[in-house]
Amino acid sequence: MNVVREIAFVPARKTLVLLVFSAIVLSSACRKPSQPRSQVTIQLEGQPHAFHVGPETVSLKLTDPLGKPIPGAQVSLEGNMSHAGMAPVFSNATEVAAGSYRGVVEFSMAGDWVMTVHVRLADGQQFERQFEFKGVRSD
Ligand SMILES: [Cu+2]
Repeated sequence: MNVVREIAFVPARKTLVLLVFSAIVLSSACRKPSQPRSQVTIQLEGQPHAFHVGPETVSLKLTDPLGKPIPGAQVSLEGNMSHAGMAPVFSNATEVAAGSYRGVVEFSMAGDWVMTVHVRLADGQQFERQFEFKGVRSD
């Protein structure tokens, strides 16, 4: 019985290690080498949501590779339109629950936006990620 259990268990463990490893490789693949490596997942909450011109709440969740929330980070948002000649909009997000951060972004024009999320973890590690906010509406 023990032997059967062990044989069944070993491949499962190997698979998990492989999955975690490939997730780390994938998530670091398109980052500049100068940036500190990070295994943090940033998830936009409350999606899908139709964003409109004016103040909009943007909610984010930070989790580690095991899916545990990451509290104590400093998170700020920088919104840029996809065309040139527009001033960026900034917002500091506040932590509303462990690992959940919320900021209010003032969309100043309808159209396609790119949101850069700047993160500084409690240990000082800094990184940023970008999210597309396409089709912000005027009505
Ligand atoms: Cu614009």
